[in-house]
Amino acid sequence: MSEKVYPVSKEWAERAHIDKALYEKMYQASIDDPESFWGEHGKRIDWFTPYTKVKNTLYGKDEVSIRWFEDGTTNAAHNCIDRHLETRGDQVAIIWEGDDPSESQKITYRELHDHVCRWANVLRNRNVEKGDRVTIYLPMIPEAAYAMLACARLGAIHSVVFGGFSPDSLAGRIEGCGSKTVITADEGLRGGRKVPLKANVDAAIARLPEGAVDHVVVVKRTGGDVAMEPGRDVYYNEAAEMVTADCPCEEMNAEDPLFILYTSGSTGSPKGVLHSTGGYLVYAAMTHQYVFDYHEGDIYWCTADVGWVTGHSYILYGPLANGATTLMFEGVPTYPSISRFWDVVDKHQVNIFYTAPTAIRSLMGAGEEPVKKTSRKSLRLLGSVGEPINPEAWEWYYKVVGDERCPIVDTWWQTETGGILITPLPGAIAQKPGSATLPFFGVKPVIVDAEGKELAGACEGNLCIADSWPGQMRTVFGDHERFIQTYFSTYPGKYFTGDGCRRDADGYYWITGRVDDVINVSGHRMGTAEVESALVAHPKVSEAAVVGYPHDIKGQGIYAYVTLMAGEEPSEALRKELVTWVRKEIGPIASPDLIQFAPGLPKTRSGKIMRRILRKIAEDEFGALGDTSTLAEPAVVDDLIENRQNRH
Ligand code: 6R9
Repeated sequence: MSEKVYPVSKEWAERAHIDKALYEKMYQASIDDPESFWGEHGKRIDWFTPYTKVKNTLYGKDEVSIRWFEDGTTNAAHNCIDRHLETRGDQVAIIWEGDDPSESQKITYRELHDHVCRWANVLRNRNVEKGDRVTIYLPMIPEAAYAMLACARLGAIHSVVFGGFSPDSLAGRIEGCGSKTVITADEGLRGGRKVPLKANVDAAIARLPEGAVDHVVVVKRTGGDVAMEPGRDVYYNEAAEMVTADCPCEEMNAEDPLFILYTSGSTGSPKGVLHSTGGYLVYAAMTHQYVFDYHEGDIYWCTADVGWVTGHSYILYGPLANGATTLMFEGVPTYPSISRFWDVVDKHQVNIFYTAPTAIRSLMGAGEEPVKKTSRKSLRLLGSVGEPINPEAWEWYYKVVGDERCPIVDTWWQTETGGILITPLPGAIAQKPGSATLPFFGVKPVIVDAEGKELAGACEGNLCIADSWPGQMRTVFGDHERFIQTYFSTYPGKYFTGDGCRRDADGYYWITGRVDDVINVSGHRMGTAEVESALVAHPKVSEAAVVGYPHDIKGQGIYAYVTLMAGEEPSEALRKELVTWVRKEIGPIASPDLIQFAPGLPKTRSGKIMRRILRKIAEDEFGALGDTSTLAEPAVVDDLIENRQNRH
């Protein structure tokens, strides 16, 4: 691991909102007296009824309850739009850059208000009310932002499903939260290729019980020919002609839900992570301002998809709550050329750029020239999120993309945390490539050993957070018991993140990756159990075990061990068929990279699959298998090693 240190420059210490002394002072205050600290910072958003209570949180053994600002009322859309109209109605809120470089749009705060009100009225005409769930399955077009904010305006709970998910995955997410309304587009457009979104919605609804979905609102993106079911489906542009651009904001309690976002865990089907209104918005806005050192007039670009939490907090809610100009990009980094990111930076004069290590690593492979031929002079700060960034990629990002001028904020957080928890603040904290560095205000990281004992000083173990912060998820939608089980039962009294972590002698945190059965593929979370159940659903598969292995570009790849039904023979054709099958069942992000056909899987005598062994073999590290004495059939391991798929 690199131990190089990049100190904060004098210029940054002076220009940034927070310098070292202020960070230390504010951090201490936030830990010593969270009540006063957040009582003060909660005021950064508008409240219809101001709160008098700030923090009411319990990490108990059998009970976990998390409430922030619980007697205040507000509305997220009001904070992201209406309150800016007087001072910045004509300022650009969203810059939209299309897949095709000839297409872009600038939407002012006033135009955003009109669009969102119309959207809200269209939804209201379809009986969407406060508390109802609405599933949004859209590409990266401004309508995704309008639809989300329209839900927030009405007090409806949006559940955005990433456009890369299959009809099956979409169906599970529609059913899981019981949404009767689905918003989609005819087709998406990415890298010049069309994505059949409406057809996927139709296929998803066909899998649900009759009448599960009442309304499908369809945005015309490509104008492609799609089936429209009379009475159920409507084109947005037609419905919008019937409504006005005026719709009041619903008054929401701070703890009323804002959105659900499904995410993978180590067991079972994806969980509906539920975030509420007040605390989430305060936290997203505050981290956006301080972590990215956002200043009035900055052009800010986060390359995530709105289908992930990064898109929710750092394309939409955080930046808009701060009255920022946020760029939304429909395309991919390599289309029409591998310089696309930097072309867009130059075209829109982007100052703050936030992306994922997997993108950096894949661009790194094409060398410096496609970057260096662009100017990038407007860039001031770079950010990274989604997975650990290896020091080599960090250095490349710093030197080649940022011309050694821009600090890098390596931001560690999760769908569950709502916002960034561990990160450098660019004017305050010296960076070490590969380390997310130090906690944000109000965040108390602790590292525990396998028994739950808190470790002190420099150490390595499992990362927990000792106390609540306003952006924390409140529950798993419809299953509070699962929330407690998943996050609070492993180490009672603490929120367990599922990540391994090292703390160095300077108190810096280094995330080492998941310690549970979650694989992080190109920054996307996949539960091994989900991929396994997709595989065993194939008629020729008897058993499957899935593990992650190190992958140069994706961070981790998916390695599947498959045993076949009696009478079935392994073949290249079957291998391809299984990959296609998993893509169809879950979506392209779940495609196994390597499949090994195995006559048997290594199991204990009680029938538990020994994943530790499978991981080692997948890593091509079979010399160090450790204790294999509990194996029921030691011979299966020899076969697995013999036929391993990842040879160095
Ligand atoms: C925001 C987001 C969460 C998991 C998390 C961790 C990994 C995210 C990271 C990072 C190291 C970083 N992760 N950021 N690991 N350094 N800067 O990605 O949410 O999709 O829920 O994933 O991603 O393993 O537990 P989500």
